Amino acid sequence: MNKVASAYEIAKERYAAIGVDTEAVLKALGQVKLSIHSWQGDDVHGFLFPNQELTGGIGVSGNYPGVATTPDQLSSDLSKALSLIPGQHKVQLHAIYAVTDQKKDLDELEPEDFKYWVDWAKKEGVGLDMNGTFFSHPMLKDGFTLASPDKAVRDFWIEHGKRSRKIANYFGKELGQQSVNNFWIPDGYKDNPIDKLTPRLRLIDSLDEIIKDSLPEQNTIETFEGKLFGTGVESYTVGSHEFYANYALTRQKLWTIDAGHFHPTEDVSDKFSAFLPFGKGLMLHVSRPVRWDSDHVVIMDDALIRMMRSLVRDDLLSKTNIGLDFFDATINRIAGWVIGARATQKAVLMGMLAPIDTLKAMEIDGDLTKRLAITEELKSYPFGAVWDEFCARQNVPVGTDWLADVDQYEKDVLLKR
Ligand code: RNT
Ligand code: ZN
Repeated sequence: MNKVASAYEIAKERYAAIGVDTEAVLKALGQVKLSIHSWQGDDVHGFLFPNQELTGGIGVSGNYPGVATTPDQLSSDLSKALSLIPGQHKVQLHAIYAVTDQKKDLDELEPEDFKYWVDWAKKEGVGLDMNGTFFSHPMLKDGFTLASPDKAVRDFWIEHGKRSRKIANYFGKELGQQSVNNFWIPDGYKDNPIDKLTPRLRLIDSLDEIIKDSLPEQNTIETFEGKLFGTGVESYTVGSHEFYANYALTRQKLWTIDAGHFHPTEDVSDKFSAFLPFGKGLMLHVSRPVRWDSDHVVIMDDALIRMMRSLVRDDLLSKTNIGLDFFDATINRIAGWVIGARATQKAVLMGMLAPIDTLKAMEIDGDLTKRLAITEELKSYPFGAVWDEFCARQNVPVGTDWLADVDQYEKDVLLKR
């Protein structure tokens, strides 16, 4: 027996002794899909207006070699990353990743402009999620899109929103998996506004107009992403968290929680169970805020562990789409994907490797001593052995072995660009 398998046999026994069935856990972890974001591969440039500066209060730093600048480069980089991430996943696109020979603006996009990605997704066996692109465009006027006081600006973005829904519907229909369509808009003010209500009322009207026509929910559903602030938009954001939570609830849509959009001391994981008793579902943008919404590559830190643990313990995985959202151009971009996705899956696994029913029973019985003792001991259980076994069974490299693969790809492909 090789070392991974023999370490796993021991780990399996250790977990079995506290009532955790690692075989069932490995199966369950294999069912958890992540929605891998395309934009880590090209620093959020896209193909429609690649020379447009990134606006809307977000930013990427770094200039690591090998950035993808064509659809074939980005899709091959994504395929490479997917081959190193265990399990079956989805990929999220942005409208700016349309692949078309014609000069098309955001209010002119059609499903066929994404045929390239659908063909690729079929080959890859992945689903596709969608994001309209409401930034890095001259129609972002004075910091406003859907909530703009200017009707022409609002109309442009409303049309874009409608088009993004048709594209998501096409993804769902072609790929047989629901395509989650995320809406994030940057609208807000650098300094304190007098009227905070009217922009929100305009945003409600614009969104209602976008979602007016119903589309089959098995193909697509919309989700709305709030924010506290962005750079240059420090004092007021129209689409705040509470705004979208209520919008999602009243329209039977999903709410996106981006882990980077909260104050560093807020506990994002506490928000899931506060929203889901009312809401239909959530989308996460698993990100890592370092002092602000910095979009650092996700690592297995306490915040991530708490988030994934909440989903597992409260049995909310089936109502939650786990999307990733980070962009770092200081490191190999494919490694960025692999590190962030594998860290997220490890955190899910850690959540699953616990005698959850037993712990819940202790809690109800008031045995808080044992609850604390067991959760502390679990932290040093051999979860790494189960993770390695998961990778081995899913036929992806175990441990740091994937790095050699990424190095080779960097030499053969990225550095030749
Ligand atoms: C920005 C939001 C948004 C973007 C991506 C590129 O604050 O997090 O999700 O990061 O759409
Ligand atoms: Zn996000």
